[in-house]
Amino acid sequence: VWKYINKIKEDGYEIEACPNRGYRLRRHPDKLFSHEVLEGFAGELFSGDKYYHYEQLPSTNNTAYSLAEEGAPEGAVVVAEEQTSGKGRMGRRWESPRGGIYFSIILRPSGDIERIPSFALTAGYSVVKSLEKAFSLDARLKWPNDVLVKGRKICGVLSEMKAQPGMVDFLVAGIGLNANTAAESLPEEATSVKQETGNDISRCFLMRTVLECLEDSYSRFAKNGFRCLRDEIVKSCSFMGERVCVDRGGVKTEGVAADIDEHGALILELPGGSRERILSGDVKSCRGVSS
Ligand code: BT5
Repeated sequence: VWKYINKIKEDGYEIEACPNRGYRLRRHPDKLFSHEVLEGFAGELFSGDKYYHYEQLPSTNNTAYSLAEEGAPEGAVVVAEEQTSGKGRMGRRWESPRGGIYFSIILRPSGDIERIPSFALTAGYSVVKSLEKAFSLDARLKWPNDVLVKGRKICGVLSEMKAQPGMVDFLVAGIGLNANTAAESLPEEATSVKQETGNDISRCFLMRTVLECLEDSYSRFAKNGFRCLRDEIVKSCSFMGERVCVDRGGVKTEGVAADIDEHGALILELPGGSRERILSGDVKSCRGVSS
């Protein structure tokens, strides 16, 4: 027994030996181990045999991508307690100190490539629902990949894929969620669950809730397509019906964020009344800018 006790002590569990009576678990480490996160998990997509936990990685997306290339199955999860080169979109950096939640999941959706942008939205929407469900936070989705609380970014999603012409080989969806992250290690315009609730929260509970919401949304997405999620996703989006500026690599377009179409593209209503379909970019509010 002591061999096993020593092994779990190395993982950070605090165990007290009670003479003639056995051992007592005094404290769980604050780590995203599979048996902690998936304890009582109400789903089938994710399981301990395809859950890879690391203390530190450059980027969970990179590791998940390599595992997917080697044939890792749908529902594989790669999680790290911290990332040294966390990635945002377009070469940007994702601050990933301890206290946050950083993980990537591997999916192998059927169907054509056009469905993929809508999956990043679906993943972000799952985080919105998790924050509402677990902590009653009024979270909003910001097209195409952010989750905001009171206008501040609490989570970002980075989806990457490998594809054959017209067909998806696999998709890696990476989620970075500021859970107990210290405010001083985050950008100014960011927030965390700790900051919003005023308490240190259970990261394992939050990650389990996100995985449950992800499984629920993904199974609906896989069965009936993005169409069946679109209305609720549009409702959860900030900026809908408002004037926004969209920045696509330095090219800026102003208009009203009118809708999200069946492939997850943002529909921008331009000042002349015509509509433009936006596939990627950064959206900012233009409140206060005169027309
Ligand atoms: C994103 O990019 O929001 C996608 C972030 C995805 C991160 C996850 S963590 C697990 C997986 N592994 C990875 O390597 N990545 C994924 P983007 O929309 O480009 O936003 C990046 C911008 O958000 C930065 O330029 C900063 O302004 C801001 N930012 C950086 N770190 C942040 C943080 N921790 N919280 C809030 N905002 C942050």
